Amino acid sequence: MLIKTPSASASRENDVTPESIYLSRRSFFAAAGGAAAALALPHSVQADASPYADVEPAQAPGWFTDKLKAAKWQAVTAGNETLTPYKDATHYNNFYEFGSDKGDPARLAGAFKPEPWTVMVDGEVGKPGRYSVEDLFKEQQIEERIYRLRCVEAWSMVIPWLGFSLGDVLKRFEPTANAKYVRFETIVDREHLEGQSSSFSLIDWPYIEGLRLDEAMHPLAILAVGMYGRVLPGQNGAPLRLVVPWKYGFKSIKSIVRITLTAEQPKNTWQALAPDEYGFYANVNPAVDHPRWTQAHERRLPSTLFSPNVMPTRLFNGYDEVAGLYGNLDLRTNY
Ligand SMILES: Nc1nc2c(c(=O)[nH]1)N[C@H]1C(S)=C(S)[C@@H](COP(=O)(O)O)O[C@H]1N2
Ligand SMILES: [Mo]
Repeated sequence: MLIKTPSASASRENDVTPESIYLSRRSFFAAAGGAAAALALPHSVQADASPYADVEPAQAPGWFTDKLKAAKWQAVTAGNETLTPYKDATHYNNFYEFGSDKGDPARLAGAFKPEPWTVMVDGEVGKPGRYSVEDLFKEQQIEERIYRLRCVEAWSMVIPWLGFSLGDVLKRFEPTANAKYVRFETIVDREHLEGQSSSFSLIDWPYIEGLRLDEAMHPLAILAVGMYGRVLPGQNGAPLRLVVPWKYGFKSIKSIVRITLTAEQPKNTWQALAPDEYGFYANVNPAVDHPRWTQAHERRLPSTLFSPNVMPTRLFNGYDEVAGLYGNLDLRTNY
């Protein structure tokens, strides 16, 4: 992969800064009275009172709309970094269950609606069970977290997620003293998920990811159920997905159906597929290159040939507060 170093003049004008978003949100809520009533939408389509421009309205479950009324906006921000336009965040995706092209998830996810969705919580927990998404989060307040997302392929975005602290969810299920890791599993549906029935796919489904328990308990780790002020689109991992902003994007597993607390380190999908290229930790690290390309820089999307928008990659994707988790770990061998 060829990556050009940016010149100072290559930096783009900010289209929308989080601050202007915040201000427009304030005026939006003032004008609409916090409700979607002012939008002339057909009754079947319920807008989430989205404060973001160009966001497609969506039908959201009642519990989500209720939670949104008490949402804590901008609980975490990415400083004054430009948000990735909604269109890019929803049309340039990695979600191999739908296919390996970046456009496959957006093209196919709309038709995939498995409902009701349940999540199996099991393993080293005091309160195992099968929970609805609503049930999983019933004791928590929804928060907006604006995070950088750095893919191992050396592109990145800035996405305003809506979700819940992962650690707080896990505590509810009372991890036992043997619990050292958390294993996550994505849905399998070979009949409806094109990528899972494809004979070209190398992945041994289901898609699996994992975290050390102390990583999962870090306040920056969330389970996301929405983005850009609305319910999560299918191509981004509806109805719930992990977001771990200091790790490469493949750790942020989508459309989760099972969460298992384990004593042993789980084997994650990409590590199983190519252990020389992808590890368990997958912390963003500009000093540890992928065997086939450098990780020193990233293309912040949207990126074009004439405006590549390349910037230096930062250790832990700039989330220095997680460094303490890795005090004794050699990040070069534990990539
Ligand atoms: N189940 C599942 N989760 C997944 C993937 C996938 O193929 N399947 N791709 C991962 C990769 S490589 C990235 S970069 C992010 C992309 O998330 P986004 O499409 O919301 O930007 O999802 C991750 N989660
Ligand atoms: Mo990725």
